[in-house]
Amino acid sequence: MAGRLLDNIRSPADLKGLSLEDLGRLAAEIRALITETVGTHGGHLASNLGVVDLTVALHHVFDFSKDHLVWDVGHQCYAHKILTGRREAFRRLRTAGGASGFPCPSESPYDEFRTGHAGASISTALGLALAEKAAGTGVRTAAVIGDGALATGLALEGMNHAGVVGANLLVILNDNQMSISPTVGALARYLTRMRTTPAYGHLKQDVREALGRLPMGPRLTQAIHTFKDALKEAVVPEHMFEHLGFRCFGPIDGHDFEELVGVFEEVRRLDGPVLLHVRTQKGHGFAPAAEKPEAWHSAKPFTERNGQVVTDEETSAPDHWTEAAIDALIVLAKADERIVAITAAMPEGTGLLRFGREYPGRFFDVGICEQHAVALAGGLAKGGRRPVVGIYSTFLQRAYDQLFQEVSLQGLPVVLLADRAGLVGSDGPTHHGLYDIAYLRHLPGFVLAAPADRGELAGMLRLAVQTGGAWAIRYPRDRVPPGNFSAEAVAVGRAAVLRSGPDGALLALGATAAAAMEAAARLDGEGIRLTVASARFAKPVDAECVARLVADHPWVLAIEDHAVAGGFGSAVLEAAEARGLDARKIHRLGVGEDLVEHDTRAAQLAAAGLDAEGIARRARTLCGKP
Ligand SMILES: Cc1ncc(C[n+]2csc(CCOP(=O)(O)OP(=O)(O)O)c2C)c(N)n1
Repeated sequence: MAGRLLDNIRSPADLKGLSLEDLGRLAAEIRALITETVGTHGGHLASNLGVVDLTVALHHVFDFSKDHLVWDVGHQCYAHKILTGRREAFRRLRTAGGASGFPCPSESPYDEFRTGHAGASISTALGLALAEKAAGTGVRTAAVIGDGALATGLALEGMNHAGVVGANLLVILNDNQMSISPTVGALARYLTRMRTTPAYGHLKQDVREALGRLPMGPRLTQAIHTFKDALKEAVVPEHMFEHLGFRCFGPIDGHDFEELVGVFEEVRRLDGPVLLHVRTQKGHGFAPAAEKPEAWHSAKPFTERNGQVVTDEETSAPDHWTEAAIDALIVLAKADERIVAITAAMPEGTGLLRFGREYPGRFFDVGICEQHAVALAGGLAKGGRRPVVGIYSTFLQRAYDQLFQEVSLQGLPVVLLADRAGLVGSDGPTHHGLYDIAYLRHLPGFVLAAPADRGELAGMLRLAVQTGGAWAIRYPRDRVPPGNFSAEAVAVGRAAVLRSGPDGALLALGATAAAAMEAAARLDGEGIRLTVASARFAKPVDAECVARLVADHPWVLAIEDHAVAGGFGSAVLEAAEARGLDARKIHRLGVGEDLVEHDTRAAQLAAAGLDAEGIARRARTLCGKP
């Protein structure tokens, strides 16, 4: 019986001698391993299954121990990890000590950059290619980018530059017609047209001349013939990237090894910028994911029995902050027709899909274009709308300048729902939302709110829309605690005291209030009686409340699920300084500068000392009772 091919693949060098048929068998084995592993630990299933054949063919043709390979986003690098000596670590994907779900140079020299945000691959690959050009090495550089990520401003900036600097850059467009959701926008429509054009692979005169000097491979010869035939019929549109200086080939079938290997071998020898359009199917080889790629983009652990897929119930959270926020938004939007909602390619993740169903004419999915999303919100606000941008804290970083120029500077009423703020769990350091308070706090006019419970969240959103300023409301990737901690109505810049005790005060921002309450309850049993307040606002800080807490307690601990540098605790210290309070009594608890690697969110919170036990520990120390 023939053994598993995968057992003999220790590095990409072991792929070199394989036949096309064996490459196909190997790809099937990799798909099975990816499906099994994601079933156990969760992960990006559909995108990864779609690029298995492409990845196997790339490693078969190129030598990425010398050549460069850059994955855009990096969520689709599982087959690459399996083929580059990380099969065992991959079995513990996204768990502590196992492989990260994204490229990670500390795991392998085959990973060039630590990535997780979309659109940067062309720029970084071009940088590598220019460095190789300057050194005269002849080393090749390839970037693999999806059709969703190609529409980011950053990717188009990279294409714009690559088209004129003459570096050897191969851009592989992995076109599966999907971002997380179906790809949106005019570029997507254009690519669909090109996708259905029989092999545009047409080469302009100069390219044909250049190719004439090369020993021509059969694939390119065929592409040229197709071009000539097509020219005769005059039906083949020119590819827009040809006008930007790229030689464009494709579309080729990303699941046909003969085509993939043949074309890779030929384009590998071409100098200058080359775009190869590859058609793939998200979820390829696993029917549930191929049928519903959106649902299987980021999959929760699941089991499969006799073709029936069962998602692990424990991991599906019906009572998420995301859902609570969109529930509140939908209610508000019923009464206020000015409210419109914007997402940057995350209708599912931000929950705004439901808003879009409810109010289709008031919902915009702009693609992976966070800068545009925020600037667009500025324009809509100027035009009298009340835009609400649902966005992950980590991706909002992209739009920093628009937050200043197009929102803050204009004094416009834009509300940001900053989802996944804080530690995010298994996606790890590329995705933590740890910096939003720090990068928003200094922007003139911004109000920064963080609810501790559902009531605070609804109150904040109502107030944000009513007051008409620039607001960010941050909440984590977690469940909302049941009930409300305080009946006190939300007012801008006002904290709410949840319980009182003389031995110390916990001033907790947002969802950390639940852990602070639990810590205080535990310490009651040890004779330590604490005050707990829900800070509600990181800006403006409730300076009155801070003054009272400082006056009435031996110490005050400001707690936040955010980087401790420049965050809420820093704002509390500034407020204390401005009032001439004894700032030595104020202490801060948040996330330090060391990267918090992939793990469960609960484990990450515990490691940062932000769970109930960690807060209690810190409080004991502050009380001198360690
Ligand atoms: C700047 C940024 N915004 C949003 C995301 C969330 N995100 C991760 S993968 C993805 C879809 C990428 O689509 P595409 O590039 O077509 O790749 P595919 O998943 O189809 O392979 C999105 C929106 C991100 N990683 N980075």
